[in-house]
Amino acid sequence: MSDQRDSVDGDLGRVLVVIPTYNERENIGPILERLHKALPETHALVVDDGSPDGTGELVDEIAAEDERVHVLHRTEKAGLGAAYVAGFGWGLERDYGVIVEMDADGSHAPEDLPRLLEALTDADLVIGSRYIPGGKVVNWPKRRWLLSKGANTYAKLALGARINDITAGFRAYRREVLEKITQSDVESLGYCFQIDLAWRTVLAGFRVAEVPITFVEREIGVSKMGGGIIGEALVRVAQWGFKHRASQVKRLFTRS
Ligand SMILES: Nc1nc2c(ncn2[C@@H]2O[C@H](COP(=O)(O)OP(=O)(O)OP(=O)(O)O)[C@@H](O)[C@H]2O)c(=O)[nH]1
Ligand SMILES: [Mg+2]
Repeated sequence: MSDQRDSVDGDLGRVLVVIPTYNERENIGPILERLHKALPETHALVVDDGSPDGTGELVDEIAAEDERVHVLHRTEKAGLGAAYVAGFGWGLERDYGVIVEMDADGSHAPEDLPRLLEALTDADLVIGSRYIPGGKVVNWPKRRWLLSKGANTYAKLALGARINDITAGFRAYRREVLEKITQSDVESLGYCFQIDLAWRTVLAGFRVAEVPITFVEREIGVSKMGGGIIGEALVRVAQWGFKHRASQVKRLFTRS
C-alpha cells in the first residue's frame, strides 16, 4: 500500500473521523465501510455512549480486525456534544492533524469527505453545508426543513456570523482550532453544540469555509431530536449574540 495520506495537503497530517453513536448497530458497519472506500488511510473513532443495542460491542469486533477503527466507550448517554468533546480529546492526544465530525446514520455521505478535506487547504474549519448553492436535503418533511432553516437564519441574525449552515454536523477541523476552542468547557448539548463551536472558531479568528453537501435523512434507527434541544439553542444563541454586540459597543466607546 502507498504511504500517501488521505488529506490533500501533506502538511495537514493524518485524518481522524469522530463518529458518535447511540443505538446505531445497523448503520455503523456500512458507514465505516463507505468511509474506508472513499478514504482508505483515514482513521475512525466511534464514541459510543453504552448503546443498549450493542453498537459498542459490534464496533469492538470491527476494531479488532481493522487497525484504522478505534472505539471510545462511555458509560451513559450524555449527549452528542459531550461525546464529540471526548472524541476530540482522544484525537488531540495523538498525532492527528485533522479531526472530522460525522454522524453514523448515513445523513453525512463519507463520499463527500474528500471535498471537505480539499477545502481545508485554505481554511481552518470546513463545514459541509446544506444551505449554499449545490447543497440540499433529501427526505425531510417540510416541517423539519423549516426548523433547520429557521434555526440557521436565527443564528445568523443573532450572531452576525457569515455562515449559512452553522448547525451542520459534518465538518473538518484543523487540530489547532480544536486545541484552542476546547480550552474552555463546552456545555452545549444538542443542535447548539455545533453553533457553539463554529462561533468559537469565528471569534478566535480562524477561517471558516463551506462546501455544498447533500444531507440524507436517516432511513434506519430513531432520531434523538427533541424540544429541549431547540429551547437550549434559542436561549444560548441569544446570549452569545448579546454578549458579542455588547463587546462591539464597548470597543467603540473605548476607542473614541
Ligand atoms: N455518543 C452519543 N451519540 C449520540 C448521542 N445522541 C445522538 N448521537 C449520535 O449522533 C449522531 C446524530 O444524531 P441523530 O439522532 O441522527 O440526530 P439528528 O441528526 O439531529 O436527528 P435525525 O437525523 O433526525 O435522527 C448519530 O450518529 C447518533 O447516533 C449521544 O447522546 N451520545
Ligand atoms: Mg441524523
